[in-house]
Amino acid sequence: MKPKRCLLIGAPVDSGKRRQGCMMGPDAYRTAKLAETVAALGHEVSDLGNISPATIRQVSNSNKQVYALPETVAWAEAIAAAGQEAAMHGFPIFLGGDHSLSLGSVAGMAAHASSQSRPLFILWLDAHTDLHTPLTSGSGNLHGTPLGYISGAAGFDAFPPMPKPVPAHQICMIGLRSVDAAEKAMLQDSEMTAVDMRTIDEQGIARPLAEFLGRVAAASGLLHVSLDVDFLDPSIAPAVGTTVPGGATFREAHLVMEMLGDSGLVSSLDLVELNPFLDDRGRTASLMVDLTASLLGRRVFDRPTQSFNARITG
Ligand code: Z70
Ligand code: MN
Ligand code: MN
Ligand code: MN
Repeated sequence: MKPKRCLLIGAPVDSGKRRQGCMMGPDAYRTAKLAETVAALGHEVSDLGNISPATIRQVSNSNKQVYALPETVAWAEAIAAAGQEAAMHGFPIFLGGDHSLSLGSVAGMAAHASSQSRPLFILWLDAHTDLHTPLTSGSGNLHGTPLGYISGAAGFDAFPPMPKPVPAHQICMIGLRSVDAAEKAMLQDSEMTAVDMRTIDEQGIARPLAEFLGRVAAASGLLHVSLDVDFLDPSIAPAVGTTVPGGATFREAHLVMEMLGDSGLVSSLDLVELNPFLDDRGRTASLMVDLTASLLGRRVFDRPTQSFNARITG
């Protein structure tokens, strides 16, 4: 793999839901030796430290259920700005923080992609679709809304306008097993690719991923990957507030990251929803570091294997 300049951006945003703890995520990744692990693979790594939210402003919203909207908007503004700047210099890795982080990271990547005249594709590895808006959310938890914002849904007036909403056919979700009724309705007539666990059981995880990567490659797109801890099965990744049984296995998760690495298409990464307060001796943080290593070139064998991915996309 060609050495990358990896830029670690700590974003301890914890306002996207009521249960606290994701603020400790960036330091858990540091403790689990993310920078050292990535550097050992031959990449240049700079830890940019933790960013702070922008100034908190009064914002209005008609859904009184919505939790911590001003804080989350302030985080999104700061994360987008830091991300767009970092993307000009290297490969941003956003250390969350809950998934509301992506309200900023993807906005920053969209601005960057637009400045490069490249289409931006999104791979959402998650048990959830995160397609709500501040108007549709029943829980009021904004970590359930980033794909709504990214895809240009209405109801995000409190946030900076998405520089360029990501077209639905450039978005792929894998790992789905908890989808609310309003989200199902939004997916109904949408061109987003939604891969649930049944599809993975029937077809394997490689096939739908390779199909999506083929489309990214054909469009010469940039690819932002957003990895939610709850994509993984709770038995291997307990450190998340919203565990959902039946998630990706250790082997499926590493395969996804290896295929992504081999594709050479990934341009930025979110590591989100890690709640170290809920972890078991750091095993979830360490697994997320190992998955990042698979994405960045760690392999069993140095020579390329005759892979499904190579046959489909190569
Ligand atoms: C639910 C909601 C969610 C992450 C949980 C759950 C959303 N659809 N997202 N965990 N990462 O509250 O909107
Ligand atoms: Mn600069
Ligand atoms: Mn999520
Ligand atoms: Mn989730």
